[in-house]
Amino acid sequence: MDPILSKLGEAVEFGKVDKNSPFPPQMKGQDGADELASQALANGLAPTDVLTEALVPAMDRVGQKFSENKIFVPQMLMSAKAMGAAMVHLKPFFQSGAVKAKGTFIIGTVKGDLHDIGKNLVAMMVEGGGWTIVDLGVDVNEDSFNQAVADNPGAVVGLSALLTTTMANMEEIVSKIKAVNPDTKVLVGGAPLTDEFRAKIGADFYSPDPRGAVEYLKELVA
Ligand code: B12
Repeated sequence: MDPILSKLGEAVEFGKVDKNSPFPPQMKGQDGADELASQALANGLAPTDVLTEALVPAMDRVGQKFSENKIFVPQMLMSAKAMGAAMVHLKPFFQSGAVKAKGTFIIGTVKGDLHDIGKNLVAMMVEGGGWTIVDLGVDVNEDSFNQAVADNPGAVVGLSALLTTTMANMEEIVSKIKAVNPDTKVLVGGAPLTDEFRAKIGADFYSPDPRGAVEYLKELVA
C-alpha cells in the first residue's frame, strides 16, 4: 500500500484531525487526516483507493477496538472527525460535473441513530451519479421522510442505520412512507443490514455500499 495511505489510515484510526490538533498527544506535530488526504490526492492517488484502502478500513479498526473495550466513545468521535476532515477533500472528486437531472434522492439516518459518515458517503456518490440530494441529516423520523417525499414528488428515498437497535426503526419508517406513497422506492443500507432484512421490512433495495445504490438508481431511470 502507498505509505501515505497507511499514514492516513493511522491518522483516522487514532483520531488525528489535522497537524494543529492536540489529540492524540503521541502524534503531536504530525500531519493529520486533513493534510494527508490532500497530499494523497495531490500525488495522484485515486479517490476511491483513498476511501477503500485507507479510510473505511481505519473506521473498521476503530469499531473493532471499541467492541473490545480498548477505546471509548470520545476516541470514536475523534476518529469520526478525522474521517470527516479527509472526506472534505474527496467530495469534489465524487461530485463530478454530471448534470443533476436524473431525479431527487432523499437520504437520512433513521430515528435514534446519529451515525452519518456512511450516509454522507452515499449522498456524495449518488450526487456524483447525477441526482439532486435532499439530506435530512440524522435521527430522522417517518414524518420528516414523508414531508420530504411530499415536497419532492417522485423522489427515491435512502435510509441509513448503524445500530441493531435503530435498524428496527426502519420497518416502521418504510411502512409509513409506503402507506402514503406506495410507489416510492426505498433503499436501505448500513453495516448491520442484510438483504434478508430488507425483504422483511418491505424496502425495495439493499446495498452494502454506495456503488450498489448508484447502479440501482441508474437502472431505475434507464
Ligand atoms: C464512528 C462511530 C461512531 C461515532 C459516529 C460519528 C458520526 N458522525 O457518524 C459516534 C462516536 C457518535 C458513535 C456513537 C455510538 N456508537 Co458507533 N460507531 C462508529 C464506528 C467506529 C464507525 C462507523 C462509520 O462511520 N463507518 C464508516 C462508514 C463509511 O461505514 P458505514 O457507516 O457502514 O457506511 C457504509 C455502508 O454501511 C453503506 N451505507 C450506509 N448507509 C447506507 C444507506 C444506503 C441507502 C445505502 C445503499 C448504503 C449505506 O455505505 C457506506 C459506505 O460504504 C462503528 C464501527 C463500524 N465498523 O461500523 C461504530 C458502531 C456502529 N457504533 C456502535 C455503538 C454501540 C455506538 C453507541 C451506542 C456507543 C455508546 N455507548 O454511546 C453510540 C450510539 C449513538 C447513536 N445514538 O447513534 C456499535 C454498534 C453495535 C450494534 N451492533 O448496534 C459499532 C458497530 C461499534 C462496535 N463494534 O461496537 N459511533
